[in-house]
Amino acid sequence: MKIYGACPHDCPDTCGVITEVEDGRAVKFYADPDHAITQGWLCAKVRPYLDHVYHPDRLTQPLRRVGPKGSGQWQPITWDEAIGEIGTRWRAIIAEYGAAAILPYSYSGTLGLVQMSVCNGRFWNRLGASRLERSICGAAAEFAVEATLGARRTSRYEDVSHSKLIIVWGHNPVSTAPHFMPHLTKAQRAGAQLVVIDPRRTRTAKGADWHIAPKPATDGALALGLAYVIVAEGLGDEAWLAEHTVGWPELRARLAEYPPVRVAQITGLSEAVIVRLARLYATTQPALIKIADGLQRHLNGGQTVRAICALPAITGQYGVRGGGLAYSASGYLQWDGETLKKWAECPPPARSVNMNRLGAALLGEVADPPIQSLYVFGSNPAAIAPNAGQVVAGLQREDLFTVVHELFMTDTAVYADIVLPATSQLEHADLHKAYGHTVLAYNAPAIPPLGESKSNWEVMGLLAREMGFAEPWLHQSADEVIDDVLRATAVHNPALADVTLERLKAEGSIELRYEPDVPFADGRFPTASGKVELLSQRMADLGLDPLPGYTPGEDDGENDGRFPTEESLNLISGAAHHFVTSSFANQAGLLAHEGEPFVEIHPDDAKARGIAHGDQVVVENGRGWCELRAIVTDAVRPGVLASPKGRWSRLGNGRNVNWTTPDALGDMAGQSTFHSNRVWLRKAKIEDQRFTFDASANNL
Ligand SMILES: Nc1nc2c(c(=O)[nH]1)N[C@H]1C(S)=C(S)[C@@H](COP(=O)(O)OP(=O)(O)OC[C@H]3O[C@@H](n4cnc5c(=O)[nH]c(N)nc54)[C@H](O)[C@@H]3O)O[C@H]1N2
Ligand SMILES: Nc1nc2c(c(=O)[nH]1)N[C@H]1C(S)=C(S)[C@@H](COP(=O)(O)OP(=O)(O)OC[C@H]3O[C@@H](n4cnc5c(=O)[nH]c(N)nc54)[C@H](O)[C@@H]3O)O[C@H]1N2
Ligand SMILES: [Mo]
Repeated sequence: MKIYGACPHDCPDTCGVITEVEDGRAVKFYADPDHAITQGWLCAKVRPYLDHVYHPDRLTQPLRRVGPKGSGQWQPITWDEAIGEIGTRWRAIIAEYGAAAILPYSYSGTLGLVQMSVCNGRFWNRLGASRLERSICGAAAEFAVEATLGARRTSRYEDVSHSKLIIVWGHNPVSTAPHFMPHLTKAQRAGAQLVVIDPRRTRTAKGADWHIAPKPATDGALALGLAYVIVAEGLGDEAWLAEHTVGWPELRARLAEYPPVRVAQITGLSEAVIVRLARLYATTQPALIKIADGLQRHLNGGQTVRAICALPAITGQYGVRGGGLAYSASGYLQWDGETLKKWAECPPPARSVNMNRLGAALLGEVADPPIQSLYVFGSNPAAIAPNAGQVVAGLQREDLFTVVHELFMTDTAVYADIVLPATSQLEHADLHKAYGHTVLAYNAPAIPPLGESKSNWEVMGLLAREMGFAEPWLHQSADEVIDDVLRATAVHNPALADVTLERLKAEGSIELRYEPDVPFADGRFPTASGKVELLSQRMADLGLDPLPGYTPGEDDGENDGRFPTEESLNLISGAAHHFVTSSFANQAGLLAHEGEPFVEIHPDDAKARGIAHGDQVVVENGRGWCELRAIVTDAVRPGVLASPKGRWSRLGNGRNVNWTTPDALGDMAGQSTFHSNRVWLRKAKIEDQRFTFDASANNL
């Protein structure tokens, strides 16, 4: 039997997949040959998906903690006992503190309509729990792009074949958007030039005609410097600017602050590079700039994206097939909010807690009421949230009642009071839209749940019943939810007119079409002015700089005086090729490909610290430290370290890079700032070696 599914993981490609089942067991898993984006092949991470589904470490029954927090001592309990205990604890917390003392924490373990979006909203809104400000990934870029262009719309992957120049800017699609790559390669074969701007020579940069490696967090200045040269040399499209933008005179005046000589100092690039790139960009058209979210995980990330968004306006490239800005397709299809969340039928929204401040929030930053219970699903905050030492200290709070709904005993689950087993994508129903394209894909359950595992949505139903909530919208089947949301959304999104659940089930995936086919080709931008808002009143109203700009945005590593400032390095921690953040980072085959946790360091920086290739090193700052294997390489520029995200502390020596990353918020939308991370690096000493995980050894 062949069953259509969708890859649920956090990736713009959202592939169509097929599972073959024999006697209730999945025996084959492969790409849907008819899915417009997937085109019959899967990435390295998802190809061995049955190893993930049938991993021997899958959780199969509810567990109650019996030893101290984090000790890993559990007693299996029934679902009735687990839900009953959660209800008892929550009722007591609500009586004493109110429901806002309960915080749900979830992110992108699955991107499904039901298992993520509806599960993030309905039950918690009805309960009156604290809301989670979901800003760990791309909040600043989303905000910046919407403020500037009005909506997140992006060209189709295949339209890159019309590009003559592609600037992939702080983005690593070989790893993070693999199904864009065949189209990009085809364009390159047809003569298009590829420029990659990244402080690290990534897999994507290796395939570029030109790799430019600026200092991290200086891209805003680089963009303004390019604009300076374009204007100074008369290469801009003044007619397009006059017709389609607001605020060009003001921005042009600001550009005077960004001559190449200054931008060279800020970025660490030569003036010649800046001038050459500006000329290339302004004279090779169609020219596409492709960004994602890694670029903006900095203190100044929102303004960086604003500055980059200005470039296609200055060169008149918006609306041109093969030109413009490729960021996200999320703006084409927004599920009907009320059907998703049921705000109107719930108590007024409670306060919100920024997910990047989880540790601080648990340790008292959020008071009145303090957080007394944490319910985690579809996320692994002890491994993926910044300033992990604080997160772990918060999770160790004796008076915090923590429930974790998971497939595996993650770095987070190990601190739970109650662990609930979750189904994998092969075991539940869902509907998936994508952030890289406009293909919708239905995921039919292929196999029965493993052991006693239950889907997020089933557990929400059990919790609702336990709390006495009888609203029918908390007790629908997943298919009923999908059907309702599709119908409600179709009212305002004509592309869904003939898309039904029945059709999705029969066809697996359906590509939605939007007019105009090339974003903004009709010259209409859904901003307040209908134009590209180089000058943004919306920004001004929020007390933000109304014009694109550059501010240094330097992290100080919370240096408590132990570390000499001049020896600091900037650690960036982007995507690992073989994991999706921490998902799959417990899978033997993929771990073997990725190798042990490492940090890349430039030979000059290694030499200055007496580090040899392969040495065990300590990366540290005032927030914490972790141990990694040094890879001495000129793939990073001097002053920069790179160590991929996603490692499980439990499977290493107790800590990962997030023990050093900042939980300060960026310039817009409460954005995470992982890459604005000032650290110091030294050779590990014998006494540093902690190969077994000892939670009591936190140096907080
Ligand atoms: N294989 C794999 N794929 C993934 C993920 C994964 O973990 N693994 N994660 C998924 C998720 S959650 C997301 S949000 C997307 C992210 O997709 P991307 O944004 O493409 O991925 P990142 O690796 O986070 O960041 C891209 C690049 O930004 C660079 N960078 C960091 N700071 C700067 C800077 O200041 N300037 C410039 N120019 N570059 C900078 C990093 O070196 C990195 O190579 O990928 C998704 N896909
Ligand atoms: N240092 C550093 N850290 C980063 C980043 C960075 O660039 N650098 N990037 C950040 C970004 S962009 C993101 S998006 C976040 C992602 O962080 P998370 O959203 O936490 O994503 P994952 O690490 O994939 O963890 C998802 C967890 O959900 C579980 N899961 C999967 N499906 C289900 C399900 O159906 N139900 C339940 N209950 N659980 C499920 C998986 O087993 C897994 O443990 O990480 C952030 N962390
Ligand atoms: Mo992300």
